[in-house]
Formats: sequence, structure tokens, C-alpha cells
Amino acid sequence: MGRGRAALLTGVVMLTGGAGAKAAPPMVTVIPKPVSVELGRGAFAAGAKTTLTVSPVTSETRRIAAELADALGGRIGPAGPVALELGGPARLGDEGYDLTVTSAGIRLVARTPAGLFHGVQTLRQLLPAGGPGRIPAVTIRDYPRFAWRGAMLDVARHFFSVRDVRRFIDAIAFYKVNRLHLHLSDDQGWRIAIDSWPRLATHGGSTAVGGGKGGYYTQRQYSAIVAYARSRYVEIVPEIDMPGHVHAALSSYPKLACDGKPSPLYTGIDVGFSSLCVGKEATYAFVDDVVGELAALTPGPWFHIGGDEAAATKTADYVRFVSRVQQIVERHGKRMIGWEEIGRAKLAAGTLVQHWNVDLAKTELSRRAVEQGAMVIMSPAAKAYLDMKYDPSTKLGLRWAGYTSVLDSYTWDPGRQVAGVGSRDVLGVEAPLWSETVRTIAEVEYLAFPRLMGIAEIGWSPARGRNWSEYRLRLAAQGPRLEALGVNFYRAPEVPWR
Ligand code: TNX
Repeated sequence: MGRGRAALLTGVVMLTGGAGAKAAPPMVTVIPKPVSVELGRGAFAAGAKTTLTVSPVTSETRRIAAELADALGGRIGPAGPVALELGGPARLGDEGYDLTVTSAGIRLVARTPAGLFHGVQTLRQLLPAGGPGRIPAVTIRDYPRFAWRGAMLDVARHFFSVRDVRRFIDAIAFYKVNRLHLHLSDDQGWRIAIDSWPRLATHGGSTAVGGGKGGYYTQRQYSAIVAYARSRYVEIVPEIDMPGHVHAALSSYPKLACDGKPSPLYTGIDVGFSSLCVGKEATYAFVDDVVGELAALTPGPWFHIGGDEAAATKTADYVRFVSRVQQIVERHGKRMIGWEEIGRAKLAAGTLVQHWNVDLAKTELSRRAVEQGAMVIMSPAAKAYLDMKYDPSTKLGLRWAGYTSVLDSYTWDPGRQVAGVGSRDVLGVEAPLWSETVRTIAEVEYLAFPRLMGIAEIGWSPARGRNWSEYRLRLAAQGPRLEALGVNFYRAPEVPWR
């Protein structure tokens, strides 16, 4: 299978079919697949003497250039064969880049630092796994199909340290994922310090599923995550789940429950049994304080209010609650996001709704949100839920939405999930990782990789030109890269791993 050339240039594979199949041209192994790729002749050999220039020089563009210098084994200098430039054409949009590699040099052009950053990730994937070396001569034009390419980490069922989250951010940014949604509260744990309601974290954060010790982020730690994510062009989207999934908050402040009765913390994995008391004013003072503090710590424009599986809240109460909370979120300068159930309420235009349910009878909720002017983030559970088991032999994970193979998670289109919700209504895709069964970041990675890479590609690459038989070869070539990065992953049997 073209081993000769692949051995020379690790960023390239020959995509020939089985015996008798027509030879296809060689293809770079980059994920997500760029919009257009033309391979040239030869390669650029990067080494210790390679110098990079960057223009204009700002602390931000220098930081991006320094990352590339590090990957190439070179350094930033006043002149040299590798050039990073802002000021690209409008067609590149907010995140696109043009990349030209010849045997003489590299030119990377974008309109924004984010575009330069994405181009650097492409270059990292064109280098040999784990070290400097030769980059194939290539011309790439690239920009995303969707603005929102997200991952979600449930830090409530099990808690993950700042270090773990940073590590996850590094891995997702390598595949041009640009949102990290943090599910910060649930029945089993409250994971963010709120100064005006301190027991949420100190009591509500003190355990986890299975009864472990839990944990929470101080506001300073949360800000450090936000800043680190920004430096990788990943925007943090905070979620406080309400009016259901709130047992940890009710146990911390019993007055938020309708019966006002104290209750012990919960460490099981049931859903749908807790509710804030929609009729009490204290509830809205609480929501206002929590949204206010967290919004002030979050530079991104969104605030996710959850809103899923509120089985312990009457429908009329739910609808009333969501419209009041929507006003609170707006007052704190954010745009509201909710799981698809918020489609039952009256929504302001510009709201985002996150589609997740596999139950076809309920998909009309996302459509109802769209009819009110909302846009959709697509996270269909049977395709995009990273906590579903791969197959019957997978030990971690759940299976309520079915087994989700690497093939399943790659072969779907965000514009064809819900009747009445087309590509135009879709802002992008997101892959949630619920953590009932995962306790360590290595376990998170095992479920996320490689499925998240396919979802990143669905979010970034044009639908035309994507197909599994070609993707699996590019994916196989990413194995050594994930190893070099120290990212744990599942060696799915349907992929011919190198
Ligand atoms: C459903 S999907 C949930 C979560 C669970 C998850 C487990 C959604 C919005 N809610 O509370 O953790 O299933 O897969």
C-alpha cells in the first residue's frame, strides 16, 4: 500500500483499494480533512537551522509561531524560509488558512490568529509523528463547514483536575475542535465555587458517582482553564444544569427544594428525580447569583442552562422556569443554550438548542426551537455520545443509545438528523462525554479517541469527499501521533492501525 512513499513522508498515505481497484492519488492524512489539498513534488526538510518569520509580530502571533518552531525543531528569526502571515483573503473566514509547502519553504496565511493556529495544527500532522523532519510539498486551502465543533466533558459525575482538563484541551485542539462545554453540576456533584452560595462546592462538590471524594474548581482554577483553552482557540461553555439534575445543590441548600427538607448527597446514576422549586423566589435569586458569578468569569458569549430530563418538574412549571432563566442569562450578557427540551418553552431568537435524543418521537423539540429562531448544536446520542460503549466487549461506558462504533460515529450528517432541521439551522456539532463510568483522564481519552476525531471532521470538512473507506486509512495513520502525544485511544478493529 504505497509503503515506500509513506515511509518517507509520514503525513501522506497512498489510497489504493484492494486487488484490481484503480489507484487513487496519494492523500495527506490530516484530520479533519482539509477543503482542498494538492500534493506537489518533494518535501521541505525542517531542522535546527530552520528559521520562521511572523507578521505582524504580536505576542499572540509569536506564541503561535513558537509552537510551530518547536514542532519543526527550528527558531523564530528576522528572515527565513517559513513564513506565518496575517492578512489573508476574506474567503478564509474567521478560522481558515492557506498553506503552501515547497521544497524551498512554507507559507501559512490566515485572516485571524485562530486561522494561523489551525494551520499550525495541520503542519504538525504533516510532520513525522513525534518529531521534526520532512513535510510533503503541498498546497492546502482550508476553512470549516461549521462554526461550532465541540466536545463536552461531564466533570460532575466524576471530577477531573485542571491538569486533566488542560490535557484534554491539548488533544481536542489538535483536531480543530473549538468549544469545550463543561457540565459543571449534576445530581452527584457541584464543581464550581460560587462565592455567594459557598456550600454548593464545599458540600455539593464533596463526592461523586460511586462515593469517591469529588472535588471542585475554585474560581481562579476555572479562570485558568478558560485562559488555557483560549490559548488553544477553544472557547469554554459553562453549563449549570437546571431545573432538574440539581440534587447536589438541593442537598447543599434545602430551601431550594419545594419540601425544604435536608437530604444526603447522592452517588448513584439515576436521572430525572430532582428539581429546583419553580414557585419559590429563592430559586431565582439562586439562579441569578450563580449565572452572574459564572458569566463574569467566562469571556465567551454562551451560558448553558441544561434543561434536560426534568422529569420531576411539571411541564407548565418547566416552561415558566425556562423563560425566566432566559431573561436572567440575557441580563448577564450571555446567550442561552439548553438541551433540546427547552424547545417546549418560548425562546428568544438567537438561543442555541442542543439536540441529543435518539427517541424520534421527541425530535420535534429541536424543530420547535428552530421555528422560534434558534440554531441547533447536533449531538445525536447514537452517533455523538462518547460515553456509549464501542461494542459489547467495551468495559467502560453505557449503552442506552446502543453501541457506537468508530464507523457509526463518523457516518452521519448534521443536516439530516431531524425532519425540519437542515444544515442552515445547524451551528455545528458536539460530542458529549458523560462520566458516570469514567474516573480517570486516560479513561476519558479511551472513549473519546478516536470517535471525537470523526466528529471533528464532520464539523470541519465538506460533506462531499468524506467517506469511511478513505477516512479509516487517515485515521490509522493518526495512531502513532496519538501515541507520541501520550493520548490513550481505542484501537478499533475496523481501522488498520499502523
Ligand atoms: C442523558 S443527554 C443525560 C445525562 C446522562 C447521559 C448518559 C442528557 C442531556 N442527559 O444526564 O449522563 O444520558 O449517557
